[in-house]
Amino acid sequence: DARTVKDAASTKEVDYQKVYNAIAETLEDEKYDDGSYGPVLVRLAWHCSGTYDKDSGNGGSNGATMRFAPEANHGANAGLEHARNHLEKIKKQFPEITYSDLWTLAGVCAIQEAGGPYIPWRAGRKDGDVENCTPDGRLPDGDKGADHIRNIFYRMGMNDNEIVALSGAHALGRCHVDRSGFDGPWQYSPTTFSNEYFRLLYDDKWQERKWKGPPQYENKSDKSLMMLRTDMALTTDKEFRKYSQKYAKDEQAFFSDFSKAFSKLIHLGVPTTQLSEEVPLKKLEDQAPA
Ligand code: DDH
Repeated sequence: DARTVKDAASTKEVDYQKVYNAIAETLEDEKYDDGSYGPVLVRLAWHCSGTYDKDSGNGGSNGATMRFAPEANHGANAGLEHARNHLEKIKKQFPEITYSDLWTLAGVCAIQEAGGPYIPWRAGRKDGDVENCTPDGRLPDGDKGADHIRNIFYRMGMNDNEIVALSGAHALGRCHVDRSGFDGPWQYSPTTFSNEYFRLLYDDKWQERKWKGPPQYENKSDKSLMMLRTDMALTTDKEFRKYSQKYAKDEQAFFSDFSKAFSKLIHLGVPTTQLSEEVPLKKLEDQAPA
């Protein structure tokens, strides 16, 4: 069975589709945020992977070093304890899976179950030690411009097209004042994966919000949505604009590019010799009833 892959980190067999299903079944929770743990799980997968540095080869999803205090306490990771704690229940059910495989798989699950594209995923990440924690400052700041975005993502080995595609993940979730200082969702249905983020960047008008918090934008039409400066940079930077305009008009193009870029992101820094074959993780609704 292609779904059961030998976990490189242990000698036990893990049925990753079962892990996927267990996560998928616990995404919805009306008491949490907009009713789903999905968005914060996607952010966990991204923040555990986006620390990769292509020159030194360190950082990335191999290691799950956000389990340890130095990295868990990095400002950019504020609030991700909600995601990590939520996944503890899954880890107890499937102790053989490594945290680093679990966190990335949870991101894939959250995207697919929210209606996003299929994301190719491979198993085999190993958990590291506290010494493998990355230095602070490897993840982007929302109040900066295109140069900052490029510095951060080029360090991971991402190009302009991949940067814009990945940014479309802001279709999901919201900013929380008590986590990042910013406030509000990017689109009207923050638990549905779509190209709405790009469409709204162009179809609404955006103005600086006057408030005591950090600089952010609000939509003119009803002031209920937000954009960060880094989101706005995708429309003002000439090169970024090419891709964001395309994705605003063409959801299929966005889905296809996002799938490749997100899959690349969650495998950054993991030696290919360690990785399994692609594990074809199916959405709950695409599985034959048991
Ligand atoms: Fe993001 N993001 N992100 N983001 N992100 C926040 C939330 C979420 C930036 C800043 C913030 C990506 C890129 C960038 C998600 C996915 C992705 C928040 C709010 C800030 C601030 C956190 C909070 O208060 O709870 C910046 C800056 C960038 C940038 O590229 C310049 C990428 C690449 C992804 C991805 O997944 C590929 C998701 C999902 C959330 C919503 C989390 C939630 O709890 O809801």
